Amino acid sequence: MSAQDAHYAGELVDGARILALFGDLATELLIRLDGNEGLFRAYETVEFLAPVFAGDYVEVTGELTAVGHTSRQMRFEARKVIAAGSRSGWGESDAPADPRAPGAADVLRDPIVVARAVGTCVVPRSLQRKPRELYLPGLPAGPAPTTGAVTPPPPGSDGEVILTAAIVGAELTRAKTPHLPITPDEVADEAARCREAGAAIIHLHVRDDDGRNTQSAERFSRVIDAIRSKCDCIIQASTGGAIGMSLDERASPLVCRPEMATLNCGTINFGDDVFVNSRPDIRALARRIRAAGVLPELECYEVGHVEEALALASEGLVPMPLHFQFVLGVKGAIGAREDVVLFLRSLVPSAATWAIAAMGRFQQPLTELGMRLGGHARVGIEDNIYISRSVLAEGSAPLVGRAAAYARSIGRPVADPAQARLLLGLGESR
Ligand code: KMH
Ligand code: ZN
Repeated sequence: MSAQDAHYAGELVDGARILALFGDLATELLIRLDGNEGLFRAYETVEFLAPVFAGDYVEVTGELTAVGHTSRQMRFEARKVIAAGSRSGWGESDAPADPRAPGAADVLRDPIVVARAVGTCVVPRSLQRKPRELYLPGLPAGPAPTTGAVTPPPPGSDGEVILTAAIVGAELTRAKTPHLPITPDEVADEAARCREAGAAIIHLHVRDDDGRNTQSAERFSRVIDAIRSKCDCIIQASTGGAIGMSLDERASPLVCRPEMATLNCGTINFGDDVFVNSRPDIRALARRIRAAGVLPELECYEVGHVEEALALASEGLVPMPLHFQFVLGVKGAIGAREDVVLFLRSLVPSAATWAIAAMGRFQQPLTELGMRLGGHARVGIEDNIYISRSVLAEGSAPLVGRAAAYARSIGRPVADPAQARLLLGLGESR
């Protein structure tokens, strides 16, 4: 901060100077993301936390925290890293012998956060130019990933995202959305559209001719054949079925030899119902999945379900490395929040893969957060029927397409089914 930046008595710098730095950062982020400078629309919050003086050095960082159709939300932080010597009497540094010596300045062992802000910029669609990749500056290793930071991929990996499309569900009805596929042909067409949009896995429930959920092996077989005739997606059969089904019913699709199947790892309140998964039943299903040579995806709706999945692994009932689905925001179970994701992620072994399936309006922000944190994502109308507020998604493919675009925007390629099979260890003996 130069003498020209000092605006008030005592060489105090005005807050607008810091906001100008945030504005420059916002512009850089927009250019990196959209190839356009964009416009700042509004600050949601601004906090000035410590004084800045002429002679101080201030470093600012900015992170993209949400990307909408045209809006880009960002978070900024300004930290004082060097304090002008004449100010060391403010207790900000290890005071040198003579802090008033000409030119004296102190590097602060612990930088001081002087301001924080959250703001939103816009880049109209017509001005968005997609750079071929997101060019990230070579930043030094910083603190642990937070909401906006993108976790670098593990060495030797391009960090591909596996997108799962949950295209039918068990509870959804045509009354809630006319875009629910029911017949084998409708389901297969929707699977193919999702594959086109970027899905590698189809999470599958099936319906009878009247649209009622069924776990009938015969119906699963017809639908799986129809999907396989139209696309090469990995098919993940639900063994959750619908509330109240018996274990035998739930296990029936396994005879169709899907490549994957869900294994629900605990009981929860599921809206006003109870989705029962007793420990003996979980183990019985795990044994059946293993006997069928099918890869289980570990559905965890609560923290304790992750612990249970780890217990199954130590009992040899599920193969390593594990693949988790954190299902967040079911009414009656754990919420769809960042702190929840960070904690769940901290529980899983480093070799495991994990994804987020978040309900309703949480689907977009939480799957995007998961992708930034190195996870995979499940989207689709089983979990969320809207593409934006009050606007129905025309099936699951637009939701997949949006997730794929976001993955690419943060530098993560979207895995095709063959890449997903490699990442999940499918095809290896289990
Ligand atoms: N229909 C829910 C009760 C799964 O597919 O494995 C269970 C469910 C989970 O959808
Ligand atoms: Zn399901």
